Amino acid sequence: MADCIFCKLAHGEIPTTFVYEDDAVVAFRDMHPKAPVHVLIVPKTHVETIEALAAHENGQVIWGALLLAIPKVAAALGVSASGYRLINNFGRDGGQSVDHIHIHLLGGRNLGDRMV
Ligand code: DGP
Repeated sequence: MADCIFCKLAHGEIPTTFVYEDDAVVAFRDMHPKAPVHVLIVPKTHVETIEALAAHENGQVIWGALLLAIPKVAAALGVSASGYRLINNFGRDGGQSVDHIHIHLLGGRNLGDRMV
């Protein structure tokens, strides 16, 4: 999508370093990291919301590709053994600020047990 920042990053229109890439997914470091490791796992396909994903003809494939990328991203970042947290922000109250679905992966320190 023309003015989507994550589309531009995922498709190389804005240079960034991918910590992981496959046919369907990229991962890059969050510009406002909340932990020593904080990356965004992003589908190359533009899908704005989880509702749009559920209605998308390839929604299962897109979501599956995101989920299956998680252990590969964790391994690339060296946090498979130490552990990590995944966060999804959906919609206004969920804190979604970029309308292109993504998964946050955070680690590199003990993140404690607070959910919010
Ligand atoms: P969310 O609130 O779940 O929509 O998170 C969006 C995240 O994306 C937020 O933590 C900041 C990050 N972000 C926004 N724009 C850019 C960018 O241009 N580059 C990078 N690396 N991260 C970005």
